[in-house]
Amino acid sequence: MLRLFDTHEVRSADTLDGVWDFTTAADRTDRRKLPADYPRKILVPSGWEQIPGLENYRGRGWLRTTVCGREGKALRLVFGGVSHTGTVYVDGKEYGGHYDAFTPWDVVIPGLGSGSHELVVEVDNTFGEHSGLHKENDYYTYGGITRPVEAQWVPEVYIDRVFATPVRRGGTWRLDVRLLLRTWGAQAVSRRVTLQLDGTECDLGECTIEPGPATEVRGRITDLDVEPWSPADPKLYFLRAALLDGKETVDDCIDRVGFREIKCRGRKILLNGEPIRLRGYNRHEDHGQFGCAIPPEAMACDLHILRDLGCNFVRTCHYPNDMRFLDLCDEMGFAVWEESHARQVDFDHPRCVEQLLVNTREMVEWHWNRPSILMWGSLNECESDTPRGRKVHADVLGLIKELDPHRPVTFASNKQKRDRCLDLVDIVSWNRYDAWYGGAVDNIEPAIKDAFKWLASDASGGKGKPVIMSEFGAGAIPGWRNPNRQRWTEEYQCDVLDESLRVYLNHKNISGVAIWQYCDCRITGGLWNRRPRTMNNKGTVDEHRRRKLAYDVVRRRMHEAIERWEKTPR
Ligand code: ADA
Repeated sequence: MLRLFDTHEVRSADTLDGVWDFTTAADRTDRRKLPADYPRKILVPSGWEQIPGLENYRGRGWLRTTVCGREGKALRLVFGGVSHTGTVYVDGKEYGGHYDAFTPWDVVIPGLGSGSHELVVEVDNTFGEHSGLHKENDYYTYGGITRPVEAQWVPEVYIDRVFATPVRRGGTWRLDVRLLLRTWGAQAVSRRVTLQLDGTECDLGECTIEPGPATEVRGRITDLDVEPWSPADPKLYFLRAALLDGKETVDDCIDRVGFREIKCRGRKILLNGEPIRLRGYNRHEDHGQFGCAIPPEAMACDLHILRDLGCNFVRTCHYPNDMRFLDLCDEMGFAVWEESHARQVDFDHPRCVEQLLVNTREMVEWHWNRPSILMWGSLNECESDTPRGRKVHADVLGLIKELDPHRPVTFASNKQKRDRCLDLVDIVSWNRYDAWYGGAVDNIEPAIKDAFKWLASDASGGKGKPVIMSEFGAGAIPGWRNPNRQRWTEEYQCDVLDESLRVYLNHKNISGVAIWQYCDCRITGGLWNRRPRTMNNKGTVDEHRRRKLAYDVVRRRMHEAIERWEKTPR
């Protein structure tokens, strides 16, 4: 399933997850558009790297299954994520595709007669001129249909999207709702639209849906007697939108909302009017057993571990996450910094900026309703220190603010005093490795004092804004323990994280910390080969979630901070 709950009662929907036929370009001897035969099997969702012999396969693959058509309905295929480019063929005809592994996408196929149809998804995880975001990097681009797939059978007029925005006014809540309705028919059609939330009904009346671009319908559910959402008390409510033809409900769409307001005021981040301080990690979607296709039970284990460590915050470095992980963050009460897919990307790449703008829009539109997402990010350690780079930052961050004025925006910068884009963000976020890439543990405190001194200058662009330490840490080879406490020992990682957390968690102008990183993760070969194990080894747990010595150091520091912040007047 794409989500952790049913998103339709009336609309027919079914998962296509399971064992599919599979073949790779390396297997094929024919020159046809689609393979003549499929000698392998593959699990969906999964990465093909789990298959012996394909551990390092970077190329094209074809995955095949069958799907039924239903008279009078269009087949809507929804993909949680295909890594990194997918193209859809039904009965040999191409119906669409998508670039980027980390955002959902859909294809709607009207007029598919009843009975069984062949569905083939061509997958490509190669790098090059066609791929500006997926490239050699300090995380791995897997190959396959790596997130769930769902088949839905939609009537001629259907609900494409539901955007729900909670608004807090004078102690009461209302919910502003924007629906996008579509028809795959050739005629304009009228339907009645209703909303339901926690027993409150709202009838938006009749509306006419025209062929072509989506028809937008807005509504507002007011004076709601609801409990607010917060990490401490993550109250959720189901919102159900329905389309009626006369008295019959012909389509519906169910999502979940949480009533919370997030604002920045001075150096504070306010959740429902109260300052919040964020304690957490950067978490790659990567696992020693599952690659990037982490099942929800393993996602939940990660959040239980983060909770044990005293965390309330996750940064989805460096891409939009699986919808089921975000559902768990909604349910278990984690604040999320979600960012669009850009880690040190090259603005000279012919497709990069265009692909990043698309990925950013998709992130905001698909994940809009998540109460756990408190801020949007993008452009991790990109070119924020040049005039050209500033234009890209202004375009990407401007797009986010245009799409969603209700959440603060940020980007994680490593440019320090060379940064020219801090005026473009609501929250200043710093990636600093003062005791890893140069410097020593006793450098951490003086370095951050100097950074804040610069930030307080008008020239910085970030004066008076909240600050998050978005990355800091040190590498530790799992099991490499030595009383000499040298680099790469678990002891040295303890020293760096202990001092970093002592300084950052006690700094009055630091609103949040995100340790780099939660778990060790696989990286691509090439220029990153210099890293031991061809892994990023800065996890507090390894890729199988086995604890390093730093686990107990972080846990103690985080729980001390909870204790102290609980007692500190707001
Ligand atoms: C950067 C980058 C991370 C990771 C980290 C490291 O800050 O944002 O993705 O590569 O460095 O481990 O060096």
